[in-house]
Amino acid sequence: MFKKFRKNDDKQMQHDALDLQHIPEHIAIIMDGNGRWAKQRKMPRIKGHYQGMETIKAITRAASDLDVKYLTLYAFSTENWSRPQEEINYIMGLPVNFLNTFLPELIEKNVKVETIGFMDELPTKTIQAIEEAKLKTADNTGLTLIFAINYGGRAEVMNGIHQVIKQYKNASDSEIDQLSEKEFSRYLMTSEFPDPDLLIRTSGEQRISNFLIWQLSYSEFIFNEKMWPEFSEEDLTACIKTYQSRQRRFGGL
Ligand code: V0D
Repeated sequence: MFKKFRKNDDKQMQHDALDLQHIPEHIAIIMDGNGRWAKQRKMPRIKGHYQGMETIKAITRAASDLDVKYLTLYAFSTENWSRPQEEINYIMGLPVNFLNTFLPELIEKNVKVETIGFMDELPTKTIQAIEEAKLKTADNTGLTLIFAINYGGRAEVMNGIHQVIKQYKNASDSEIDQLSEKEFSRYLMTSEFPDPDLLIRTSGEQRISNFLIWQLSYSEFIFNEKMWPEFSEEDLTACIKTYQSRQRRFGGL
């Protein structure tokens, strides 16, 4: 009889009402299944990426409407450079396309655009478009929309270690021993954001694939079968309901 609940959980077949008072503050998403979605439709992979970009708009609207405070999206990993060059070129044009079509709505909705990842390795035009969006939304106080681009969790932690070593080169043993988890987290790219409450990965894969390896230590993980281009506002609310039912069971212990 436990099994039945677990199964329903995984499919997000949650019949409880959404509790608007306990929306997760920070939702992180691995947007997987764009290439598979295109392949199933005998379309080029870039069509899947385009449709994935459109899904971001719908999910950003939904998250903003639900008063989610932080939404972090894994858009491009440090490992994705191994893809064919023309696919990479197309992907690097997506931020420009996205912001040309959606920045006015982000501004209207009081959304703040942020990024994590090694941005300096991106094409100049991509960097410029994103920097402009960050600048124009810097004072917004609603949803913070964080794109992880050229991001890898281990690379982020290694970079943090390198910064700490430089900072502590003349430190005493006792100063080094006092470096806490909280202090170390200030050297990560997420230093301004709380840890995610909920991680969603679409398309059925059940791995974290080098995403936010430090920050996801206490997060709830939900693996959804839908491919990212078909993930909807209803799927997001179903995931949040599942999250809330887990929190209730945990709280009831
Ligand atoms: C491709 C599916 C929007 C996953 C979504 C450069 C992979 C579509 C952006 C975007 C990507 C980034 C920054 C920004 C505004 C929009 C994006 C990338 C890939 C990697 F300020 N979609 N999108 N960035 N894809």
